[in-house]
Amino acid sequence: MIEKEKIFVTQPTLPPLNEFVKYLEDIWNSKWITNNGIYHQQFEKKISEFLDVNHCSLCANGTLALMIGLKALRITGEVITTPFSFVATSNAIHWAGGTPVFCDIEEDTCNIDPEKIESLITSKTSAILPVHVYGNPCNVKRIREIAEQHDLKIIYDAAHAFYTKINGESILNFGDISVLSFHATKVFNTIEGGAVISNNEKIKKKMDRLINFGFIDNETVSDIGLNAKMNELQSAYGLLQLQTISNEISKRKKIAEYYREKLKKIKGIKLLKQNKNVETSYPYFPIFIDKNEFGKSRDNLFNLLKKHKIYSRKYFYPLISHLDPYKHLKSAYLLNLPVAKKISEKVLCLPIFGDLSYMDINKITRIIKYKKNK
Ligand code: T4K
Repeated sequence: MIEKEKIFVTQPTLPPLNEFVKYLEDIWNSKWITNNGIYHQQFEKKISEFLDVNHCSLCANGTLALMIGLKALRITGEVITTPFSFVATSNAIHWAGGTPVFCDIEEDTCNIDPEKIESLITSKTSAILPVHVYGNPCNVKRIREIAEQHDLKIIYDAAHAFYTKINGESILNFGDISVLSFHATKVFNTIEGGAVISNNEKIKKKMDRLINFGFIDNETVSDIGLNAKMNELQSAYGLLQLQTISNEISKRKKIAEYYREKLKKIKGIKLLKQNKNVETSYPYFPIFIDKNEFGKSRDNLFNLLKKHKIYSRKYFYPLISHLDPYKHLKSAYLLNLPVAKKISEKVLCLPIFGDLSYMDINKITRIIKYKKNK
């Protein structure tokens, strides 16, 4: 049992149990529990409409979705990516047969710095794999220009970017492929789950085959695929989640605004810049701590909050490039990644989820403001 008074960085939204039971009864009666069942088909259609995208292929999780996307585009060799992400981003590149090449990030957005991409391109580079960190859009225009100039594919890791829009347009429509995660800790969850989004019907069909072992039909296998299918229980759960997601996003928006108001005058605490043309689903609430101005380091504040049973998270510290499996790579050399290093040492993600109470936010911001142990 999780103790009630603990405040975690996030808390999943679950569909109403009685509603879910109705779907379960139906699934139990039909005895069709996976392999492109009726709820899978319905959920895939409904989520495509909700996200305003052309083609969506549901997956078992975001990591497999990334691998499927990379395989569908036949990405091998070097893939330019960010070290400031969850380790799954680079793991997927490796599992798909590529090698991550780490590029530094921009201070304002925490996303890959397009101006540092070109110097990393070699004859072995086949793709760019940026991440819309915290749901904040990458500089998609500049990245597209670079990719076109050097004939590279673009796969966006959009695990945080559910419902991110620029000037009203879904961020998922940029690049060759975008990948979502529906993990329990994400704004929209199907317990585990994910999806690959594309604008190209041929690629969508290929990804559907790759998700299902490579089968075209019962007797024909076209590609060496995986088993990355989403099952009927998760698809039904996802259909129910779609009914409440807008409410969850608007609650998070208000919480983020409240946090901003409470934290805006604290010396040494910086917040992520907001862009008027951008809408997000407020997946994380990062703050950036300047040790000298604030008078305490990020780690001190992390521990202080922990003492009060508030479990913030250092997303993303350490950098992927600093983790054992990657630190031997030439591009992992920290002097090449000064901004990513600096940000990873300053960042702390505060709790944010729809049901977080304003009393709890007051408690969190009071601790930050007065830095008291008790
Ligand atoms: N790309 C990016 C940029 C990603 O951020 C991720 C995943 C991926 C790709 C891969 O997508 P998936 O293959 O996961 O679909 C979490 C998640 O496991 C991970 O999905 C996520 N990114 C990452 C940023 O965060 P942890 O190790 O921090 O999770 P954990 O278990 O510590 O959970 C955090 C807090 O959430 C807990 O302290 C309490 C709360 N929680 C968690 C779970 C699982 C609950 O209240 N209930 C729950 O069921 O990685």
